[in-house]
Amino acid sequence: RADLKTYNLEEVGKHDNKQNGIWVTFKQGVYDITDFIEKHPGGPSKIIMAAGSSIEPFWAIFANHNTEEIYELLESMRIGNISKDDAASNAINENDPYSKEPIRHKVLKINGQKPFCAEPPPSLLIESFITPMETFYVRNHLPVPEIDLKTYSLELAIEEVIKKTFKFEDIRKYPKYTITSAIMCGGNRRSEMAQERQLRGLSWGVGAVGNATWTGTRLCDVLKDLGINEDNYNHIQFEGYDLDPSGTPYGASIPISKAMDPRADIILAYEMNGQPIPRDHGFPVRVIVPGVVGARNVKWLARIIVSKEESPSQWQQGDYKGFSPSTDWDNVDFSKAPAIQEMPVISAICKPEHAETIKVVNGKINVKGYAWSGGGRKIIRVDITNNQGKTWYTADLNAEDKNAKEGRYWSWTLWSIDLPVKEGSKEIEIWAKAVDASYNVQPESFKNIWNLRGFVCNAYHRVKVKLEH
Ligand code: MTE
Ligand code: MO
Repeated sequence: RADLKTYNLEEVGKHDNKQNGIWVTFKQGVYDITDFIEKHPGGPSKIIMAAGSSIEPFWAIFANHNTEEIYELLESMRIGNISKDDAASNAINENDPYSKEPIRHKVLKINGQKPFCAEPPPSLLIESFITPMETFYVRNHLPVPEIDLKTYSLELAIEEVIKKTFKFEDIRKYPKYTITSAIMCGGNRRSEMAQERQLRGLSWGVGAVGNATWTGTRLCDVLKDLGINEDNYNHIQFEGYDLDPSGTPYGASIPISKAMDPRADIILAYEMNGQPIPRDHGFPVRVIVPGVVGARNVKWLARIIVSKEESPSQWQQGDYKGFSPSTDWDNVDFSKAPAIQEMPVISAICKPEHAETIKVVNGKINVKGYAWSGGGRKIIRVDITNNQGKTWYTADLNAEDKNAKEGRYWSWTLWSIDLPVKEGSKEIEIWAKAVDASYNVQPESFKNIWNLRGFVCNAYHRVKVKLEH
């Protein structure tokens, strides 16, 4: 249509409130949905999350929207088109290393702007077993590198010697594998541990986790072609294309035994949920090390190094390690603790959220969340209480990876329960704890697992909610 105006995404982003009007994008279109919000059959709470951004990830979750009728309804609210060029050129300030960051979805709660760190709201997080890439948490330590597929290369080295240089196409020549795996940041749920005692680290809620499908080449296949003898080395190091101001890349490493094990399902992934990996998540290639702390899943992969040593990176040696609650910044010695690799069992209540008021129906309230354990350990049970553990109820595990093989449960498990509540009670505290296949259970409180950087925050999750009878 000739009367349609062209908008860049920055302008669209400003229309995320009632005063300015509420706009959303869908594919190339820009839509003004201000007057529609209150009439939305699904209620205003979810649709408002798309304000100033794309509705596509929401329609991926609430897929009942993908009908001709709804497309037509949306078209009736169209006010213009997105200009891709404008969006890119408008945002650029040459002196800012963060001037070329991708555009992010507005629903993400930002914990850090530069580097960009953000997580989705809990209630959205558990709406789907597969997390859409637009709403998947982002944890960057540095500016997002700009990478051209045509010139992209991946170096393979043994200690200091480069043995091979792969172009993107060389990586894709290997047999293609798809796995479904969660990634979780070592700092997920840190905000709760910080309430126990002050610590240093970004204030993550329960959303520094996501579950996606990852497609690519198996690391073990690439390493096999290098012809290395596993006994002569100890670690596989990874380096990203993201550089700190001194030119040092983000880096991490994993034990070589893990890296060479075909059952570890480690992937040099070039697709996320069947699409090319988006820039924030490591375009064009990232490592997925299932069951292992997020920090080892190196994005924008530039180099793989077979070595006797662990990665020299700060993020391997001087961070992402756990300590005793009595270790403080005066006596901490990072060289004394091993790097976090496989994660322990954890769970979180995502619905209702803390301080929410909910309606009691037939003496029950619906409670939902996720549970996950590292190392491929299956979640076998999630226990819920609302009376400090006097009575425990077992939640239904209603979404898990049905195809996973023994010891390779990389996905999270979504659970749900209609929890009986005491008649007339005005406020309750709900606790959740998960149990994994090795019968590991979450610790009861943060008191005795507190650590100065706030890692592996896996105590029982507790939320207080108000009840409406
Ligand atoms: N890889 C590179 N190159 N640079 C990074 O900053 N962050 C790591 C890891 N890989 C990071 C990286 C951390 S700490 C986490 S938790 C995950 O990526 C987050 O992955 P996501 O942003 O795709 O969710
Ligand atoms: Mo992380």
